[in-house]
Amino acid sequence: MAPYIRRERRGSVAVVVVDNPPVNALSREVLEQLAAAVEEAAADGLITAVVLTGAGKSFIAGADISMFPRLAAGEMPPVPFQDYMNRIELCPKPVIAAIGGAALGGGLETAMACHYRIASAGAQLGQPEVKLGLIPGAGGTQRLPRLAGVEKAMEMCAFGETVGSQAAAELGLVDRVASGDVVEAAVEFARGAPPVRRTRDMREKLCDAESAESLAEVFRQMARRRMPHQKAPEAAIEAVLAAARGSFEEGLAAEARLFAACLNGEQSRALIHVFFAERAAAKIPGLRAPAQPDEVRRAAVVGAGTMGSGIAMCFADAGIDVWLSDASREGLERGLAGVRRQYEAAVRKGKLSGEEADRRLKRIRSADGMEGVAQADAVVEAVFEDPGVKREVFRMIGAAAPPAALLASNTSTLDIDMIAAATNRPEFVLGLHFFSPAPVMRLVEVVRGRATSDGAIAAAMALAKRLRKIPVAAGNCFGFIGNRMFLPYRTQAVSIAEQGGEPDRIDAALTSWGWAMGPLAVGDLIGHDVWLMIRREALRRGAGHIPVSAFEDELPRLGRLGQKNGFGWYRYDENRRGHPDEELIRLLREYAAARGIEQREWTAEQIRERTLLALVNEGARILDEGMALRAADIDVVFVHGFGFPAWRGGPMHWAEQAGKAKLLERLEALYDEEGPFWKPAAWWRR
Ligand code: T1G
Repeated sequence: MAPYIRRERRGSVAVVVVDNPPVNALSREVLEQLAAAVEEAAADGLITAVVLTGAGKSFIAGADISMFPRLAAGEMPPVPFQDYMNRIELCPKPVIAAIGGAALGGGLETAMACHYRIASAGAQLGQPEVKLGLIPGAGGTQRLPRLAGVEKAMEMCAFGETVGSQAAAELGLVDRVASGDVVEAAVEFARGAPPVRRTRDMREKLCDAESAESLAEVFRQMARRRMPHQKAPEAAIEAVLAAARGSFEEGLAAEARLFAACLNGEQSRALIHVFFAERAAAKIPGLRAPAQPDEVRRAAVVGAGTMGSGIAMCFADAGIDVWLSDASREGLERGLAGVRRQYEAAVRKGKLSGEEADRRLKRIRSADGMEGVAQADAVVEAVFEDPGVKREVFRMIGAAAPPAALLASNTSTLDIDMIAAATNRPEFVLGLHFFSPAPVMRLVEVVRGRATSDGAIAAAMALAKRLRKIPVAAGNCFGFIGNRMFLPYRTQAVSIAEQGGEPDRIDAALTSWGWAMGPLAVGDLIGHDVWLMIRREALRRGAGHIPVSAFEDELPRLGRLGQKNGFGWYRYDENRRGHPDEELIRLLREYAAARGIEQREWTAEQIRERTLLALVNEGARILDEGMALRAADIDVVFVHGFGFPAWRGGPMHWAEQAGKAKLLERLEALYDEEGPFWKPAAWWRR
């Protein structure tokens, strides 16, 4: 009984089909049955060759990632990935891989254990394991350099980027690119009785050890720049280097050792947690709504500022026609000009072809007033963050939009219920909080108002996925999930500065830990006029326990708005690089002295402890209040919206790994010393 493998005969060619929906992931069982099927074909006297392919849209999307936490925890015996590949490669008859879709990780390794590879034009091939904190563990680091050369193999294994089939053919990774049916092409190729050609025996593309070592050094430096703190990229480089240093068996042994080290490390546990958290976030249990909501065919974005025009691009990028409107003609022109500039830049960088950029541009049409809204299935408002303006715009949207249109606000801090109440149909109103720059950032918070219907939520989740975003459901509390937690996190950083901390050391304590930006520098990026509005709205909405005033509130009055006018916590040069600013320090110390704030020394560890505990404790409160469905959703928000290091898994995953009991002790100590700001949420004890 082999439920994951189908076998077909095309004359003397056996076609072995891996059929494990949705992406033909390789579990132990699938691997066992696959190797056995190839061996049975080899033993069949009527068979002269084997074609190996995947059912559905993927070839094989890799090993079954859900295995790895159990493998790492020793809850299941090791899976001898390399042995299964060797059994395929040692088949005495030619084995040809027919790659019709994604051949990733163990999928590409399976294809490379075959003797030849035929790929369809749209196939994608790669070793993305480093994105999971792993390295190829089924011989990929030894076979890829033999097919594509050491340099390309190091690059692909260290950074995890995929290549298309044309590029793969030029590399020698693929032998043919099929225009028609890839299985048919592979069978045709097999009928030509190609000689068995084992990848392990192909050494002509392996450079000498010395050249490989100098290549490795180049890629190590690149890895440290592009993926700082992460261990897997350098492990992948070492494994490929082993291919140039010794025999195939020695290379496999090196790969197995390096793979095991990565598998048992914290970083792969965190990155695999994020992989599944991203996908789970889109699932809302108990939603009474159609499984497949109506597709959005036409959208309208109201407000052509940075966010509005960026959101319009998201629709255009997803192939959806979108009307863009604005309160003023010049606002609209400015927005459209910004869109054109971004597409032109993408073409210049080779990210988009000229014709693709034109196609997308044509999808964005300017609209006067509500004429676009009147024809849209989905409307996204992105006007100025002012309650009065939002309410007036939603009154007009409610009056103009078609009956069942989705009505979303991109607000980041205002009350969705207040906005919904301005329309005649609050059940269709919700928040779609995009992050800037909208065409790039994948996170969208889907914010449910009191009256929002299940159908509207389901439609919003489906739309977000169609826009290639990662949707996270959030409750309608102040700041939803991300900004609500970011506020106390930043408040702590400001408070430490008021108590003698040096701004650049405060930021360095967090960036050296893995954050993309320090909490103070982020304030300069977003602008202190904006942050002041956020804080005032937070205080008005009674958003918990943030101090009524802080030094940062003074910055706008002191003419320091941040990057936008060159001065904030830092002084900015013409390239917008921030530099410590003595004047700022003087103002900060004066502020503290005038209020008798005690000054003290701060270690990086103390800075991290306070800022991270403030962050996680707010996330815990959000969970206690049911404003997020699961802790993993909060991790997705911070990894994809705020530059929290993915290889630490997100704030809540980090707290679990660091030990909730230990952190709770510190939190209680701070609560005793400093009062209600630190009151531990119930989550810590759950
Ligand atoms: N294992 C288990 N489940 C997987 C999976 C995998 N490799 N890939 C996808 N899924 C699930 C996913 O969770 C989702 O489940 C559904 O499939 C659709 O995925 C030994 C060590 C292939 C490009 O890193 O990049 O091989 O939510 O929503 O947008 O050397 O999935 O429906 O329940 O992403 O069309 C290396 C990971 C593994 C590829 C398709 N392979 N996957 O994208 O669909 S490690 C990868 C992807 C390894 C060996 C090493 C993408 C995709 P559900 P999806 P998609």
